[in-house]
Amino acid sequence: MGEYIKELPDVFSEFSEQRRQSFLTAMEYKKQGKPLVGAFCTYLPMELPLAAGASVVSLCSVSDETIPAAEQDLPRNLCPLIKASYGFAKTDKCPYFYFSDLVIGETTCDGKKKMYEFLSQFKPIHVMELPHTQSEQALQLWKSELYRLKAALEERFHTEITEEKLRAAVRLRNQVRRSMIEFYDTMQMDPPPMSGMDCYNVLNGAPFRFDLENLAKELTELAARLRERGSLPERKPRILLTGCPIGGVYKKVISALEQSAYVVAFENCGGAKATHELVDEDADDIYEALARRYLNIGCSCMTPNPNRMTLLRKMIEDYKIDGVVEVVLQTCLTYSVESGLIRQMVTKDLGVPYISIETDYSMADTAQLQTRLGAFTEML
Ligand code: BJ8
Repeated sequence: MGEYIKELPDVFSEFSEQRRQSFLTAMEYKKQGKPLVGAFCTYLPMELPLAAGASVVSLCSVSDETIPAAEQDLPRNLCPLIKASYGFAKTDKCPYFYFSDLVIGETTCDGKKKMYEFLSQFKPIHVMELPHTQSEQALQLWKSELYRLKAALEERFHTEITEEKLRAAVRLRNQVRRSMIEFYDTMQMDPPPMSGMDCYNVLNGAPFRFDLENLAKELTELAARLRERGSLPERKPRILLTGCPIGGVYKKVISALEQSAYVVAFENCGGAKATHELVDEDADDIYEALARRYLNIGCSCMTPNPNRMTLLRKMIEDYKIDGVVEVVLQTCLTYSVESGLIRQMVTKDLGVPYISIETDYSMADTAQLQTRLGAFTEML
C-alpha cells in the first residue's frame, strides 16, 4: 500500500493547531529531562541553545486573556504583546513559560526591557545587550554578548558548546530557513497557490515544532505540492504586511484584507524578517558570522534601520505587491515613528499604495478594521 498523503487543508490546519498541540510535546520533552529555552524575540541566536542541546520556544503571547492581570503590575498604555506575554507568565497560564528552564531576552524596546525585570522575579532570565546600530563596533559588542550567552547556557545546562556542535546547529537552522523560504516564496505565484491566512497559519505554527529536520522536509514537500497544485482561480490585489509582529492580531487583520485581496507577503517577524538571511556556514569565525546575521535583522529598534527598507523594496518587487499594510501595535513607539519613513519610501519612491493601522489584541476594532482595510483593498 502506498504512503498516506495528507490533503493540503489538513496540513494547514495541523500547522494552525501546532502552538496548542506542542504543549504536550513540551511536557513530554521535559519528562525526558531535555532542556527548554523560552524566547521573546527574533534577535535570539537560536543556534546557541540548540548547540547546548536545548529546544527554543517562543513566549510571545497572542491573546488578550491575561492582560488584566498584567495591568496590575504594568501600565495600561503599554504594547499588548508585552502585557499579554507578561500576563501569561505571571498567571502561569503559558505552559511554555512554565516548562522553560531559562528565558532569554534582548534589550530591544524599552517596554520589553523593563518587563524582563518583573519576569526575573519568578524565572531565571538572561538578558542579552543588543546594540541599536549596525556598525562594526556594534557587531563586536554583539559578538561578545554571544560569548556571554554561550557561557550562561553551558553553566545552566552543564554542557560544553563546542565549535562542532555550533556549526551543526547553524547548518540545521539554515536548512529550516531555506525550507521556510521555499514555502513562502510560493506566494510569488500570481494568483498565489493559497490564501494569506493558510500561509500565515503555517508560518505561525512552524516555530512550535521541535523536530527541526522533519519540519524542514515537510515545508519543502509542502512547497512542491503547492507549486504542483498551481494558482488559486481568481486574481485579486496583492498585499504585503509589515510592521510589528502580528501573532495576536492576524486573524482580524488578514480576514479583513482577504475580503477582496490576497495577503501574499509577510515582512514582519514571523515572516521574512526572521528567516530571509542565512548564517554563513563556511565562515572561519562562526561567532562573528552568527553575530553579523542576527544584528542585520531590520527591526525598528535599530537606528537607522536600512535593512528593513532593503528587504521591503525587494519583497514589493518579487511579490508584485499592489498595496502595503503596516500593522502597529498600540503604543509601539519605534514602529509607529518609523512608519512615516516606510510610507515615504513605499508611496513616493515606489508608487505603491500604503496604509498604516494601529490595533491591539481585543476584538473591539474588528468592524472598524473591516471597513478601513476593505476600503483600502477596494481602491487597488
Ligand atoms: S526583532 S519586532 S520580535 S523586538 S511591538 S514589544 S517592539 S513595543 S516585538 Fe519585536 Fe524582536 Fe523587533 Fe521582532 Fe516592543 Fe513594539 Fe511591542 Fe515589539
